[in-house]
Amino acid sequence: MENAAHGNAARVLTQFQLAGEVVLLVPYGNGHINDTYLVETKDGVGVKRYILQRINSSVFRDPLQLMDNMERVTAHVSQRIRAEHGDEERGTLRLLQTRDGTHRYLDETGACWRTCYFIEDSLCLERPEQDGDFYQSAVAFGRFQRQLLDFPAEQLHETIPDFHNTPKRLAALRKAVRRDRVGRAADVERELAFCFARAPFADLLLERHAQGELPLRVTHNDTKLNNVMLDRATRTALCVIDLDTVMPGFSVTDFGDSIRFGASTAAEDEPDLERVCLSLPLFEQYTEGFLHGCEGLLTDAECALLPEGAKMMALECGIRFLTDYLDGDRYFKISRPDHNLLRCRTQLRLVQDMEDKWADMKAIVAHVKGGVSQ
Ligand code: ADP
Ligand code: GN1
Ligand code: MG
Repeated sequence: MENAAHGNAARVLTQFQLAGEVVLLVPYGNGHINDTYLVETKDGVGVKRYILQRINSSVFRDPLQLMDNMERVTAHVSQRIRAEHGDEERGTLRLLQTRDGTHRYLDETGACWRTCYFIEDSLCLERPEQDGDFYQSAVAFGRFQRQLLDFPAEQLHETIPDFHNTPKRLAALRKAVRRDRVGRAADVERELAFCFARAPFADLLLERHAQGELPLRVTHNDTKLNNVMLDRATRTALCVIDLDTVMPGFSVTDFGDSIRFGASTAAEDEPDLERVCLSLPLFEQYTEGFLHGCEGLLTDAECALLPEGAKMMALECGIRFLTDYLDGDRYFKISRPDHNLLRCRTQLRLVQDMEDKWADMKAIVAHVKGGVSQ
């Protein structure tokens, strides 16, 4: 770890009510946004683990509002788990208190930090590894939506305005092309044409919402497989993490973001596009798990629009990666110069593949819905 960052994290840790002495502090995980560290402490009783995070304030303009959301949402989920006699320790993220009794610490530069208890005996996967992993992740996200069904959505701050507003994401791409900040626009004409050709589709979910067909719910909005924890022994769903983008949204985009990440046959940054396609078996598994986890809360119109949610999220993510590539990689963390372009290409490849498999996707949803007591 870079020394200054490490020193800063170590100083910040003294502000949290940790048990014992810090014996380990290392960067952790594969998130694209926040700075995440694993912390281990030792006291007379044994070793304890925590996750320390510095919230990315260029992405989240108001980290205090974000923390306010997180406190309310985790408290609500905890209450639900208690009522249902579930696993209280591992059923939700749990925030640690600071020395002054809040759940976040602002350092001298104004950066906002938080610490959560480490979710022990768990797995956090980049790809489904065994039968049932993807199904379980779907159960976790569906259940999360159900746990928040009675949460007062108006109390939530919009941590990133218009986060899944695909037409606005497309407008941002147009702007990035005009600006062409780092001179890359000429190299991505094919990708741009692909995105702009789908402008009418980009409007679809917002139109359906305006027509009263698609309700706003409290949603997670970043439903990647690596934002779910499974029990290490049983490989069943424990909880969802990365609650920074919990806001009012559409159930079908929560569904869709999971599909574009987890039902792809390759990683999000796979350079060989021949290896990238939508796995229909994984699509089916996720549909089953999500409908089970939601326990009947989805309307018929929402169920019918699940494939559109998947295609929308793949398209939107492709647009966002391409925009960041044109802007000079200012948003997503990268580890190679063309990283955002590779990511964009996998997403657009998935859109194409979904269009080719559209009838199958629709049939799978109809079939699963018929078999699950919705
Ligand atoms: P980002 O917004 O950057 O994706 P996340 O909150 O998803 O950050 O955290 C990054 C990674 O850290 C996760 O993918 C997971 O592997 C790990 N992680 C985060 N919180 C916990 C936790 N409470 N217990 C165990 N692992 C965690
Ligand atoms: C970011 O934070 P992380 O890595 O879970 C991004 C998502 C993208 C994803 C692409 C706040 O998710 O919206 O879909 O990268 N999160 C934010 O991998 O922008
Ligand atoms: Mg994450």
